[in-house]
Amino acid sequence: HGAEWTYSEGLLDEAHWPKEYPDCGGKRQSPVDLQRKEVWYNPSLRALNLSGYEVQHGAFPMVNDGHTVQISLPPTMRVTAADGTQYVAQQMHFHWGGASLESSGSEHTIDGIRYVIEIHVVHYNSKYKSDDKAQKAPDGLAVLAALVEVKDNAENAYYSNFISRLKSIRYPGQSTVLRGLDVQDMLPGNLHYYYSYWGSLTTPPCTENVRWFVLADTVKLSRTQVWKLENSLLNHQNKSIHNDYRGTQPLNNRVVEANFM
Ligand code: SG7
Ligand code: ZN
Repeated sequence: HGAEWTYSEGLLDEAHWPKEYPDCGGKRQSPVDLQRKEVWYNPSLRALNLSGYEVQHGAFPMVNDGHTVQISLPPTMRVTAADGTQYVAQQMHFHWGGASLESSGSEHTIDGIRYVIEIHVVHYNSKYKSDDKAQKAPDGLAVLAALVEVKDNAENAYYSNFISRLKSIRYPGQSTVLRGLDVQDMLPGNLHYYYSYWGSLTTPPCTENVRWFVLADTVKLSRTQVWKLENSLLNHQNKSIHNDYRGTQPLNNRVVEANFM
């Protein structure tokens, strides 16, 4: 590829992704606006089963990849969907705003409302031997997503260590290591209720092989914590990584299910 893709600058901004990455022009793209009155309520949809998400000792690499901050996760972290399909965790990363004061940066919106940050925990289907094979398979990936809200003056202690390390990976390509990680506590308290639909990666190559689970409950961070996440990292153009989210895509004839109403 001639140029690196971007969200809003240069020749390969969001609107031009399909030229280099044809899947980005597909009919089952993500993110989407989750419209509560259009969602199919499915009371028989059981809760997700998370295992190995609680506190883990060891070393977890964390990198500024020029688009976001990404933490590598151990394969002992797994999610089992209501239909029994098991997914193995790969990495988690974030999408945020910050381009102007009060600009939110979630990818999924709910009834048109954009949340301040969106957390993605990327998994691959355990029936594939490697995440490489899963990346190309039609049922290869699952992303567990959570939305963040600001709670003024209430520091979320489960994010303190992660946020304090961001200043050591200011430049793209820089990495550090987190000692110990507790993803369960970085997620919302209520893991029972969620939206689910079939979509895509929200960045190039936009592969349409992602089963999305967007949690209904939110994570709360203080305004200072949000500010630090929004202002610590630089991209390949040496500018702050701001508004690293893709606009919502048409649902076309897809169905969004939820196990709550
Ligand atoms: C972020 O989002 C990165 C990507 C990720 C992409 O830019 O975390 O990670 C890597 C390894 O490039 O792409 C294949 C993949 O995980 C899209 O992920 S997302 O759909 O959850 N936003
Ligand atoms: Zn993402």
